[in-house]
Amino acid sequence: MPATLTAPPGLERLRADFPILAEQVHGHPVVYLDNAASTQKPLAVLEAMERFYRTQNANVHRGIHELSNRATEAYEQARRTVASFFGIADAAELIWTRGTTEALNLVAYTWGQANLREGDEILLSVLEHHSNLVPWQLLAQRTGARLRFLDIDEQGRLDLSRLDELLTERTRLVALAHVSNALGTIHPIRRIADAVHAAGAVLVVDGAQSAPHLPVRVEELGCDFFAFSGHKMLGPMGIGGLWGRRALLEAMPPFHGGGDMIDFVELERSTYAALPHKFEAGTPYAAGAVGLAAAVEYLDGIGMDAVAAHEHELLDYALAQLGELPELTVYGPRALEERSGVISFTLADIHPHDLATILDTQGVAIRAGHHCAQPLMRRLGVGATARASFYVYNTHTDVDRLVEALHHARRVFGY
Ligand code: C6P
Repeated sequence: MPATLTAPPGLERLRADFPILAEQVHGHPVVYLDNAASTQKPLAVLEAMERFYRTQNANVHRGIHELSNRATEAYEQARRTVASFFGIADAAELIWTRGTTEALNLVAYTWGQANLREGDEILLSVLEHHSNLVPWQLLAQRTGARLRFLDIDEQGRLDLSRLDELLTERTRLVALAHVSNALGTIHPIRRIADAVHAAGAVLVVDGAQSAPHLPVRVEELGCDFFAFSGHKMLGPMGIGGLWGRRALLEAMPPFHGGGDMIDFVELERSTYAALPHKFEAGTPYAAGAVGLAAAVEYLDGIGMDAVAAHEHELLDYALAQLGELPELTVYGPRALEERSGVISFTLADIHPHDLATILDTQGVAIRAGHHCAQPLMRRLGVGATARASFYVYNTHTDVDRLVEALHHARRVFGY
């Protein structure tokens, strides 16, 4: 188990669990501040996946032989571990997907297709990631449903003053990010859930940016579906999940058809397997599930409260340092408790892509662009922003290196 983050020796020991952090980039020790895009993997995850392939590998749920039994047990144990991390009492309510995108599409293609009719309404917000926008656009096009949008205020917070007005008797589904990937805003999902349910609608939460950074107990959050990605929370790419309430999942038609999701197949029709297998057609990414279970065990070893506190501390420090740069504009809420460890910014009229390229020459990895949130960029009146995002292994030195690299960029551009 990793040491606590609160004392510096703990953080140094923790960093030693991440081999990639010892890499040099353009002659500098790497400073990885692109965690909202994807996170690095600790040895515990790499070793769990290697152990799976070395000692347990076979197809799951199919064989009668020992290796298949081991693989199936590892795969289903991983489901129980990840379910418990999110406070999910019934692990069969946790469906493995490739990530958040596939989880949201699953809901749109199954629950959405079965429940939406022409004239029904889907409520989203203007700051959603494309993954929580395009699947609903496609659903609206297929069904004739109408999309409506919550706006944001000048600090990038959801404007909930119009929530009651936008929730009408026609609203069937509300889909919102728990935390904005572009601004870091944390949304008051619990409060929104009560209003959504009072209106008789279903609440889908895009948890891609909250699951890795905040303690999340899905049932306490009050949503009906919760989507997340393993690679953003120390796990491998290609595995993630969808939690849904059993009654909703049971009533939904399957998503993909194929092996493992059936009960009885005739030439013209089939019956389907029980949860969660009804939604898991084909050979799954079992090693990925095992890796993700190792990732959440690692996070549990730190404690999600400690993870969130560490990121807040870095955020506080970074915002103070960045505030010293005269031409720098930070987007998102001013109050620290309303944001997670994401800082979107622009520096004078330097294009964010140029900024990120110059920072890369200094070994500092950030993301620049529209962050798959083009409507939000338009709403903010910018084409793109630069974005630094933190995780458990980042340090004050990383923030100092970011600030030094930004000073370097200013000099390059003659400021
Ligand atoms: N955001 C970012 O740099 P996938 O690609 O399926 O793992 O996650 C999609 C997704 C959905 N919702 C939110 C809020 C997200 O942040 C993301 C992924 C990355 O911001 C890559 S675009």
